[in-house]
Amino acid sequence: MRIDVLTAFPEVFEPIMGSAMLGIARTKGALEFAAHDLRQWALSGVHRQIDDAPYGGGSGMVLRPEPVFEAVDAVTAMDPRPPYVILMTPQGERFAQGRAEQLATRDRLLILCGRYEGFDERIRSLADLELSIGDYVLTGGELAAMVVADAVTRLLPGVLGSETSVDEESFTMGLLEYPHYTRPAEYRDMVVPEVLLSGDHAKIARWRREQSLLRTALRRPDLLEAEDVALTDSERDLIEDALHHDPEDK
Ligand code: JDQ
Repeated sequence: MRIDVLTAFPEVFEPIMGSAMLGIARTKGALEFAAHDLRQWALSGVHRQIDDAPYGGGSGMVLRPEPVFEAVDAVTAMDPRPPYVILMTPQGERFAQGRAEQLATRDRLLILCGRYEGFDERIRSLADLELSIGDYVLTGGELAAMVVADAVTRLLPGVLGSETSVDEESFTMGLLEYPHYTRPAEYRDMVVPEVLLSGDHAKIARWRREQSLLRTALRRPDLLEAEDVALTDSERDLIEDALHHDPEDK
């Protein structure tokens, strides 16, 4: 996959996109990544300004359309594959694992990061998808773009080590993960659950499933409402019993 980013701060991407896992993805050739400085396509003038005051008045500056349209044209032309264009914005779809999985199947992404108090509305017409990483306001789209790039890249074939399986993990299954332990078996009076030392793999699998269910019910009950999380009747009973819920009162 190729990922291009358009940003006023291309340098902030290097430490993250060059770090352990993403760097390895790039070395292996699974990921080509480039961050491009929007100012390269700024209107002429000493300040290379890419923002301007809003029509209609009001506080704050707005990203102008011309540098972004010019940049999208130029960066698109750098590769024959047409990019799937994503605009980072607090008004976008909430980014989640299902969307990451879908984006990982594309061969090229172009991510637009704004700055200032937003962007000229016409910029929206460039985007195939608008994404938000959560309900809080960042100073710009860069951190959000890195979150998306990171979540997508680790799903690319050949990026994760063989020790980690993407389709065994938390949000893919729709449940939170069970607790993990490693050596030592006892540390500061805290012991590893006996079942994990038993060598009984069927019993361990049952315990882990139970822990996942209970943990999800306690911390993220919203996940259990999702259509694609199929629980058996006995699993639902287990949750009700453990949480001392009266199944009648909800
Ligand atoms: C931009 C800003 C006030 C936008 C400028 C471009 N999940 C998420 N939170 N924040 C963003 C995404 C985000 C994305 C792009 C951005 C914030 N800002 C700052 C400030 C109103 C709107």
